[in-house]
Amino acid sequence: MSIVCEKIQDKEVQEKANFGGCYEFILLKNIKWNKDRSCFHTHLFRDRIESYYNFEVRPDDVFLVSFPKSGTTFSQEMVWQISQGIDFETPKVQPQEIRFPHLEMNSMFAKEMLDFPDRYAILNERKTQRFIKSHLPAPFLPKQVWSVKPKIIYVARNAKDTAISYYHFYKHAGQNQASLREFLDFFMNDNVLYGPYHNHVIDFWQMRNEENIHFITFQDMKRDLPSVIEKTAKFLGKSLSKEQILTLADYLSFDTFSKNTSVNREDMFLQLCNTMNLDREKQDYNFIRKGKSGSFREEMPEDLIEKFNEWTLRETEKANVDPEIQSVFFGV
Ligand code: PPS
Repeated sequence: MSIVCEKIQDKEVQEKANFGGCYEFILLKNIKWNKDRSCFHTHLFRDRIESYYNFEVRPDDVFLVSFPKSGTTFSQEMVWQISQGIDFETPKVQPQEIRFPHLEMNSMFAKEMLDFPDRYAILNERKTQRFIKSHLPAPFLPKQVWSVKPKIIYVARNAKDTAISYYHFYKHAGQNQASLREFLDFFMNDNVLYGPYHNHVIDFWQMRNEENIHFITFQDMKRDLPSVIEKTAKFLGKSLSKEQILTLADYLSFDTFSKNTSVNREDMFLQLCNTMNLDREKQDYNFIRKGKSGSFREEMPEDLIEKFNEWTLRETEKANVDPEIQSVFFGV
């Protein structure tokens, strides 16, 4: 097995970085990858990473890969809709999590906190074309993606909006009590699920011109959604009329999307609240939360903005990546 798991020893991390009822964390390492890469995760990965890594990939699979909170759900629905030639009926009876399952979702939450059907098993047993979401960094994705070469759409979002969005998710879905400052510190120290953030993006950025890889950003989706829809349709080998593109852009617009029960994960939050004895109505949080680009400015203190920027510059310099990537990390 090329993936090894190391237990995180740092006491503060064990005490404070808890997520989804998990209090033990590991560092995954792919010792056969050509670069030094790791991935922070819950201990639940220890028993399952081998099955994720050996997951059988099919040529007609479509993968949507991202660092958490980068606009995954938004992009998944765009991809699924394009692939179906627009179908607003099926989502009414089948949630996105079933149409487009998250491969390793069952390793994010402790079962006592959130129990749901095994996404890996659903995908494995599916007889029709599969749409697969994953937050795994490139070195930890099912190894057959590199030989079978299914279509992969990678979505990235600027560092600061991603981190702020993750903070709210950690707090409300993960039931983590850290303050914003503490959380951002964990984020910059790569102690959040699927971290480190920069290498996650950099690895796909460097593969963005491969024939089976399509690299998009949340910022571009916010700026000009019809154009991203058109380019993604081309990549998927589908053709949509101008009218279909505009109808889809409207369906995906924040106001409509946040009310769409097929994607807004209300069921998950109700289950979480039941487990935690919390009143969902009193929780001031929606999964489709703010949906803006640049909204970090409303919440991130100036000194942390500066720290984040310096951190990004350091990480990109270390990775020796072309400067154009700064439009992804800093763009709004
Ligand atoms: S997850 O849990 O990792 O799958 O989350 P992910 O879907 O990647 O990211 C959630 C953020 O994406 C925003 N979002 C949208 N923004 C604009 N338009 C649409 N349609 C849309 N759908 C989701 C969502 O609000 C989260 O960002 P924040 O900044 O928290 O609002």
